[in-house]
Amino acid sequence: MTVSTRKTPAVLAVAIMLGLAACGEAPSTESNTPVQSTVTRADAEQFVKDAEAQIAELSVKVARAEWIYQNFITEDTAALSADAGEEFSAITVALAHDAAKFDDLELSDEVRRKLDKLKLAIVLPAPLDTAKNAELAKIVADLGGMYGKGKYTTNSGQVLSLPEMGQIMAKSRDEAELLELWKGWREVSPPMKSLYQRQVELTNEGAQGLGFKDLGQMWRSNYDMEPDAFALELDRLWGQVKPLYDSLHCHVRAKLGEQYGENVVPQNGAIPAHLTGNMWAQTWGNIYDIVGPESADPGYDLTEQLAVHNYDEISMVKAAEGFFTSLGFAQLPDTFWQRSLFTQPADRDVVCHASAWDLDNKEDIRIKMCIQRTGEEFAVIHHELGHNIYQRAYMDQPPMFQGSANDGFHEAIGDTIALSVTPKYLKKMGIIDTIPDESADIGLLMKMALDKVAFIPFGLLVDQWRWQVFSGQIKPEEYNQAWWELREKYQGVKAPVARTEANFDPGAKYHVPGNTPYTRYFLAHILQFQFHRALCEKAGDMGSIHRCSIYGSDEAGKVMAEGLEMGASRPWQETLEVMTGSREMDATAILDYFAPLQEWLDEQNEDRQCGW
Ligand code: X8Z
Ligand code: ZN
Repeated sequence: MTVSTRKTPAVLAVAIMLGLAACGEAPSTESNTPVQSTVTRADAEQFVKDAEAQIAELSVKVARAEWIYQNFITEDTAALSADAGEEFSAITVALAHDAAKFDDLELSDEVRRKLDKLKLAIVLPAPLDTAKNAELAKIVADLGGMYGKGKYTTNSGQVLSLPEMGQIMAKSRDEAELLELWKGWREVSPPMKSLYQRQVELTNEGAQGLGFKDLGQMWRSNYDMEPDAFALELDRLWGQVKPLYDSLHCHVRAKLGEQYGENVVPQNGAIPAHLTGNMWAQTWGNIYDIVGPESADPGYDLTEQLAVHNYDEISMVKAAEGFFTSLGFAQLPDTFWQRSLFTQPADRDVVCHASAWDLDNKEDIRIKMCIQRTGEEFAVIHHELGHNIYQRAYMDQPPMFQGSANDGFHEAIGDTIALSVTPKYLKKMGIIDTIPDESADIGLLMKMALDKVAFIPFGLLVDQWRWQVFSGQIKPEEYNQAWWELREKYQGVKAPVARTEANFDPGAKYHVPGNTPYTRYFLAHILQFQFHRALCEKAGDMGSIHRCSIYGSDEAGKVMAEGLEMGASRPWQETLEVMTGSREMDATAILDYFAPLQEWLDEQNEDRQCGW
């Protein structure tokens, strides 16, 4: 099993565990195990063994069908993907139900954990009903296809794909153009709304059949702690970061006000969502030119430097691979290079959203991306390879433990490496000529904060919305309004034009129609700084943590490998301890990293009225 970023097949999900794609999900099963009145520990062990074998085999089939669908979106491949997902779902859900017969038995930690995983790895549980399972599988495939095929025809008649729109949003400073694309992309999602609503009904029924209150509670139950305690843990972590976010928001809003006028960006309210250089206002690094400190220019632009040194899509991936091998990880297999998708094909619809796959739960690892030659995408490449390296590291675990410690770990590994892509490292690689002086650090920290700190409330709110949708607290007639209330509450971001319930703006974000839980990215943004701080110590890089690079460190590589190889075999707290020495997620590393920026922001914001 694997996790990666792959996306969802029709049902499932055992995602994390079952080796599909990172960001992915997994399958389900049908079982003929006879109902017995008394069961023994030996029965439980046999049951788990059979279930693992069945799921391992089936997950390969589902992954192949899904790979083909996402690389070649047509009616036929959608149907094949739905068929595979339907079978996988039926089987995994049946197994999860069957597992309940061992609920009252005293079992070894290992067998109990596998039985729990059998249930909790299902992302989208179908009801135990053949027709409903088939209906769900079709909805899942259709939603993914609608997003993947999405395009927008501009007022001037140009047909744009999402990556193309993303590039314009990153660079354009023309408010009217930004608004057109912002609204234009969101035309993809209104047709998803009724499907999504039905999917919520079906999967809630599935989750209830497995003993959960609703699907949100089921998702929250996969963190080796009580689901309510996990929700509180998220609030605690967000509370640690919020003062830094508020300072960043204050400064960015002021600068956007100078750029676009205070009538467009009122200085006492939320920031209009089309102005931050990203389609979803989830990362803001692309408006560094507007908000960066005038006195502390880092002196280089990674996108430009990659072009100067003739990096293309493949050499960007090779460079990222080189970082992992410098830590002691093996090179990627030849099949990775032969089978991955690196560039957007001109002649067919594909799902461009970056993902990492493990097709056979062994060595057949791949990424699927429509790489743009930018510094931002260079980081995404590291992100995706982190998934592949993790997948390969836990390959020898039993199938139910082929997953990450928790899903945030899977998302954090590549990002942790990308935090080491510092000027010191870039100089070593010959990508820049000189390491900027420390006086440029505020500029570098600002760029990083625009991507990392700005993301954190977004990372939190996507599932706050979904969890409330699953619990019924947000009703279908409030879907869009509730989405914007959460965007405003957490991010201080608002829609640039009035929205109604005819819109379905959550559907314009890949992970909603793609059914990839999103809390993992919030966790990853906390964890990656924790990992980075701990690995820098191991590597003996004793300077400021934002200047540290673990490139070439055997010690750091060993600790990382040890954590990754554990897979999902132990509660995540143990893996965290192996990797960082601590059993608690903790945002102080991110605060340490950005401490000089916090000080600078406080000075900038001194005479400003912050908040929204
Ligand atoms: O979806 C992703 C990865 C694939 S797992 C590219 N990310 C989230 C997003 O793009 O919304 C990475 C960070 C957040
Ligand atoms: Zn990912």
